[in-house]
Amino acid sequence: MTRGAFIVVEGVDRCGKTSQTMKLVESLQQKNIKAERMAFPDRTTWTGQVISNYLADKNCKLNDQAIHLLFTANRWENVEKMKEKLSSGITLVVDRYFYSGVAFSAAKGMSIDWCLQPEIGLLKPDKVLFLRIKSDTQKSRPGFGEERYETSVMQQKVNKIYDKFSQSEDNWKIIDANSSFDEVHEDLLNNIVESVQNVANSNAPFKYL
Ligand code: FDM
Ligand code: MG
Repeated sequence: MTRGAFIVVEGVDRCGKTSQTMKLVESLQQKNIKAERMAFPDRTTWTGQVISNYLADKNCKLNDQAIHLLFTANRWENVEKMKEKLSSGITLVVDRYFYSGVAFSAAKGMSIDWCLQPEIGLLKPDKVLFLRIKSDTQKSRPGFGEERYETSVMQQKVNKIYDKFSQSEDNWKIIDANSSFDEVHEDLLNNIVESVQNVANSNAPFKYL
């Protein structure tokens, strides 16, 4: 059996990652492609609960390095589960990954190199789809500003780091997310189907960071 594809959807807050990843799983299943959604941070685990409290409570004074490592630990906690699912032929559509980890921590002033170190050895995605939106579109979407990091200054810095990734990483693809939900959905879906086929045709082994 060929493994499923490991797909990551990245982008600033309110760019549509959550609703798109949910709909993508439905659309893939309709095409008889086994697919499941995951999201990081995974707020259901022990580290996820600490992270969730940190994000909700803007007065929480957790050290920047400590929270960075908790976000990373939250990914490491899920590695075995992800490998099992992919090995059983399930395509994973993942809402955020270590790129968010690096982008948000580096936006706070931490070094990108330092931020990357604890991520080394994690599974490398087959494809990263970067939903790029204009900051006006982002600010007009409901809910913006509720959690820590949801400020224009922070989001602009994060976007710059995403731009760097999109230029330096071989697995990134920029998706214009300013158009309608359905158009963005089609674009994402076509890219994912292509990745699923590529992984299946080449019998690709897991890749690691
Ligand atoms: N975030 C997310 C990080 O700072 N580091 C990480 O490793 C990850 C995965 O957490 F502001 C930030 C990004 C965002 C916040 O994410 C919560 P969601 O997607 O809104 O739940
Ligand atoms: Mg959010």
